[in-house]
Amino acid sequence: SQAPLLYSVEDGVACITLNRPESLNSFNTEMHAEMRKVLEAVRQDSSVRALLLTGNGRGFCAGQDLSDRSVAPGEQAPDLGESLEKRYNPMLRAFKDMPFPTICAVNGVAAGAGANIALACDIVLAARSASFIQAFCKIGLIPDSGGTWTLPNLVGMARAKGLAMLGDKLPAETAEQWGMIWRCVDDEALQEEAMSMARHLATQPTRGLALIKRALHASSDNSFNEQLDLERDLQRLAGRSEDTAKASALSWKNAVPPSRES
Ligand code: T3D
Repeated sequence: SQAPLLYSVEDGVACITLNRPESLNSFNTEMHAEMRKVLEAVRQDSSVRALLLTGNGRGFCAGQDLSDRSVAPGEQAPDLGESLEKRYNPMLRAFKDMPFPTICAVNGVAAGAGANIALACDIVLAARSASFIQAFCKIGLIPDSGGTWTLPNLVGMARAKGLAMLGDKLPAETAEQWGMIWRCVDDEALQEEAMSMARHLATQPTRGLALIKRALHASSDNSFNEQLDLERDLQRLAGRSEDTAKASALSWKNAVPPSRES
């Protein structure tokens, strides 16, 4: 049977491709297990300085495989809290905490958990024909995979509520206009643009990029004053890093050789 994920590492870029195109790359148990292994491999591989996530076929990811969720009359419904605790939440934490940039190339529809996995990446590029759907409300669920945190942070509460409660399909171009994603690009240019961005980021000072992520992620929990303190602490680390020392010794305009925290 086909591998539910494809995984490769080249030029410092780890590339993960969701590979169940016949069900729009929805997550079943095997795909979750593979993802867990691959994310661990990515973390352990010190040659990796950027991660690119994309999907195979016409969809990016339709979230949970709902054929695993049918309940026969008289049977008890599965514990979805346990599913989040054991599968989705560790995956989302792993993406969020990667000590280097994560890029998502949304090649087609991203629905349910699929939308929120994409939006948890640092930089989201989407094909012009792609779309985002918070499909949860249609089946009586709440946005998960970090959606209730990510959406208001990205687009504000009014739009987050509209998306989460109406479950409408949001075209990639609107997502770009709303600031929900970095950019949408022509379909045929998506993979090349995403890969070239990932390759570029992999040549940059990775430690500094990881500290930028940390500061920005903390911002929604912190007051302005707390954030100033955090900037002080992280800038202290950044300023004493090898990358910054080399950049100062040379010239700000010179390329900086990157270093990575393990
Ligand atoms: O359960 C837990 O563990 C808790 C976690 C929950 C996280 C979640 O993600 S809940 C939300 C789950 N996802 C959805 O509700 C989305 C369901 N899919 C759709 O609404 C539509 O498929 C799309 C809007 C995404 C795309 O529509 P369209 O018309 O482009 O394609 P389609 O014809 O609906 O789908 C194509 C095929 O993919 C089709 O199979 P077939 O008929 O060709 O054999 C369809 O059944 C299959 N497919 C699509 N989504 C899923 C799926 N199969 C299983 N699970 C899916 N989620």
